[in-house]
Amino acid sequence: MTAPALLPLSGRRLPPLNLGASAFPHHRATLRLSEKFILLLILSAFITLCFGAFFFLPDSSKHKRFDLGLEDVLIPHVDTSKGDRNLGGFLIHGQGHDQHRHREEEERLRNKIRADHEKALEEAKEKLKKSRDEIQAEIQTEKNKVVQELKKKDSKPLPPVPLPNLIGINSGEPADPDIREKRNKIKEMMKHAWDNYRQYGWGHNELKPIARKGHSTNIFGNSQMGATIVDALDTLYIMGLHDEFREGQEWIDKNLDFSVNSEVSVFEVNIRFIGGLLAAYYLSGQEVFKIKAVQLAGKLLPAFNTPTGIPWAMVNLKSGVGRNWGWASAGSSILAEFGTLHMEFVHLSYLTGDPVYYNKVMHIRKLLQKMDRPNGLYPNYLNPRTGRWGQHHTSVGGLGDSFYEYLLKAWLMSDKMDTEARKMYDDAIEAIEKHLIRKSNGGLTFIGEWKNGHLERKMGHLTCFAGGMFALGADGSRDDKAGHYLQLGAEIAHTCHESYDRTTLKLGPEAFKFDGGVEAVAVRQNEKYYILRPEVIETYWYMWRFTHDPKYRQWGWEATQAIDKYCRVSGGFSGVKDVYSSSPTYDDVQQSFFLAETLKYLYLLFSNDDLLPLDNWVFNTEAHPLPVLHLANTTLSGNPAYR
Ligand code: DMJ
Repeated sequence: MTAPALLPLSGRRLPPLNLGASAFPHHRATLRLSEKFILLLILSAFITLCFGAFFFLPDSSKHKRFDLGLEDVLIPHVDTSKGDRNLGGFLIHGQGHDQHRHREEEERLRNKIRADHEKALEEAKEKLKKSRDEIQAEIQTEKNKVVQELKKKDSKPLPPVPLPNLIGINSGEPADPDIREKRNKIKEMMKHAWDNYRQYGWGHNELKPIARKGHSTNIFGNSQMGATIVDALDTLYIMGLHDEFREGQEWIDKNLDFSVNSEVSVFEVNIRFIGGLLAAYYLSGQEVFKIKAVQLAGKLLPAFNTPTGIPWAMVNLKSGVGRNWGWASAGSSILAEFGTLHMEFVHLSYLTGDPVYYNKVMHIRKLLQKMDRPNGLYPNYLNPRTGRWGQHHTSVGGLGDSFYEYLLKAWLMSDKMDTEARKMYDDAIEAIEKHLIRKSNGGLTFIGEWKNGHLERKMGHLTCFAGGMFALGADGSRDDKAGHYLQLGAEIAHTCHESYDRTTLKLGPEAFKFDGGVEAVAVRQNEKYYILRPEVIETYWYMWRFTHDPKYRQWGWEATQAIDKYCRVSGGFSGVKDVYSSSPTYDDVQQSFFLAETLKYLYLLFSNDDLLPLDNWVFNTEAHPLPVLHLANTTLSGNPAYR
């Protein structure tokens, strides 16, 4: 190892050799001998050189990573700038120093590994001394820490946007003591529904008021998303139930989590959760609701990944996989579902500055505009793979209803700038009037259903919302037919009131016929139930706002009393299975829309009009109020933020 040190390897040249015979012509033999000697000398020098090089090359094993499971440690690289790898330098000095350093480094590492192992061993021994519960509690604390960190990351404030005019968030307290008393009764009913849900169903989607436990249906998926809390928030706020509102807010802040492996209805989650959260945000100004609404909307977006952009009915919140209801005609999506996203999605784009939501719903609209419509009617079923209609069924009730509602409300919500939506609404309503609206022999105006080329003379409780819609759309109607549409709204309200009045319980059935001598009465047993639905009361409220005819308050009060008498149980409110029976049985479900809609519309019916005026607020189909967006001359599509 020392030999090369004696032989300088650079800076010294051997004398030039002329090995040819002509160089030493007289001493050929001697020369041959000396030649051999010189050759030997060169060879030995070369071997010595190679030996030296071999020993002094840096040890490549020292460049390997030491994967110790603690931290990756890299032996420092040889610094070539200092000439260590340069065989032209005097390596004996540099290499010796380097090796010394490496030895020290290895020693240090070995000590560290030993110390770490000993520490880990000690910790393990300590752990083993602890009880299972203590260990589990420690694990939980660690988990919570991680969740909190993730939450912090997720809850970044969204970019501020100018808030729309939020007019009319006031008590709406009526001066008339009788009306005040009625309103207080409705507030008390809300408290009864909420308190029982709070006690027996907290965090579950809905309440079983008789079994006194949580309840859910497939529309909410298989996880506890507190649907009743989210749906009820704005009603609590409007009624001044602020402690209850705060409880709900706290639950949402801490528990409402959308990263769950759960398949939910896109439509229901949109109208109840996104609508509910947005309304709660606008009313209270609490950022948490806006943030949650945006998080949830992001989870719904994969539902739009279909060949046509018409969303699936259901989506798995975790995987983003979508599909349609098994019962829907030919794998179709449902008109009332994919056509009831517009209001919430426009608000999401408005609040986030992200056009993605707006683009999704405008794409649906454009696609629908291009399609042929049988008799000018929109069928209830549309296949999201082919872009073709399924069965030619048309309804202003279930499967179709809120699509028409959202055309009108898109126009209202845009401060009447979205004239395209208004035109689509006017065209659709004209076709509906022509083909679906009839008068019964007894003079009741009803809206039937179009099924395979003929009119079914049956009207659903759901269809009763249309009375309010006609009244709301009267102003601004084509050919100045405002009076006509207000009248149509009044006639539908009257028919629906009749459907209540002709029952034993004074509560309306799910569907009623106008056929074979029967008028506004349910015939089939499975259409006689009342599940706390709001549509009839919703129409009373709109009619009240537009006419101030006291009969609407009277009808609303009749319904309030009937609900309190027949649906109230000690554990909340329940639907009833037969409104024609004097001893009804309960379905044991307190629907979330009872708190979101039925009680809210009743409360508003007995409040002053300056509480949430209709010039400034548009109620989504789940009765969640969203403010009109006064975008002046810039429609969303014209706004640079939305291009
Ligand atoms: C509500 O969830 C909504 O109003 C929806 O549009 C249809 N009907 C239910 C309540 O009946």
